[in-house]
Amino acid sequence: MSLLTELRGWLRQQQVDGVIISSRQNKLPHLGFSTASGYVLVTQHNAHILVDFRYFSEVAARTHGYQLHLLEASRPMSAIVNQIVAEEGLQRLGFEGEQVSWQTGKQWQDTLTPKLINLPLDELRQIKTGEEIALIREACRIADITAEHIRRFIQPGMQEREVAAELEWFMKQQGAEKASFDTIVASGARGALPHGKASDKVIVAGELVTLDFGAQYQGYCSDMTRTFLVAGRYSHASESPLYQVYQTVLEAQLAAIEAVRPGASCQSVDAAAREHITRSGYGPNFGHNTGHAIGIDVHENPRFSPTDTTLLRAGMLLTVEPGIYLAGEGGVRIEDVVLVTESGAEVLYQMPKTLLMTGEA
Ligand SMILES: [Mn+2]
Repeated sequence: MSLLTELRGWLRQQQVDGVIISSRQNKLPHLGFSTASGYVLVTQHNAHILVDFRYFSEVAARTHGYQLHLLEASRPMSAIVNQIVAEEGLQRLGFEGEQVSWQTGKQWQDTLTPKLINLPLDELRQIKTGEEIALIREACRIADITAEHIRRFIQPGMQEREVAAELEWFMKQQGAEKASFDTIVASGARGALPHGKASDKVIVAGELVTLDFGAQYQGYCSDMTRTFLVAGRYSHASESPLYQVYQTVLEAQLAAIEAVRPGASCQSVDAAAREHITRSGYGPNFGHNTGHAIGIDVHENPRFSPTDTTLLRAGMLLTVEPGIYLAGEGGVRIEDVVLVTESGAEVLYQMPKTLLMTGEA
């Protein structure tokens, strides 16, 4: 089903005559590129794009089936929308209440003629199209080869920041537009910080180092975490004092992936990981969700959380990323992106998840 056909069916269910789409993430499937500027206005009969001079020719070249309107100082958004509203007789108009600022919402209420209805438009992005899955696969492929590159690159004595710079440079060489979020490189005791952005800290032999990063490819994100043992101190990974902690996280991650299938609830997948970590005595050291949906945004709904009762459906893509964090000692997190298939889950990364050492070995 086409994007507009699906959206119009959903708008009918929501009992609105049209919707103003203003967020970058929800405009992207219509525009074919990512921008915070402009608006998409979809009604039962027409689809409009309102955009200023800077984007007009690119939108004209990339889209078809949309009526284009040039935003100008003399013809602002409210004037164009009100004209469309009058021509098409729209009475109830949806908007993205979660994405619009209080100030903009107030202004629209004062200047737009129809009744404005807050719509949870993000819901429509939960099941990915084949085309979207292909783009996310490519974003994941880039992250996957980057993880192996960076494992070989890391040497004791390097700063976390140098590692992050190499990682992001390499992803761009492989076709990424940019990193999908600030790269996390957390070594040694900093590994206990679940979101420890790369710092000046020097990486030391024998420490664990957690890398959490992603590539953005044609507007779609990947998200990947691997924890490595820094070479130069132990001859086998099993000699690391945190080896058992690593194994516990890995077992929890595999148990959660095993629980992913259509019809399973998100909270049951979270429980699969959380119960294993809790049974191993580390329950209080796993203080975040097991995962989240991913797509145009790095973090989308649903979530693998203790409270999310959403039932999984084929075509959803989510991360599975349990972790254990020990203050003063370090931490471990392992994250894959999985596609919910008709029969279970497909992991989109190839890299092994046993505790690997850095360097060429
Ligand atoms: Mn993640």
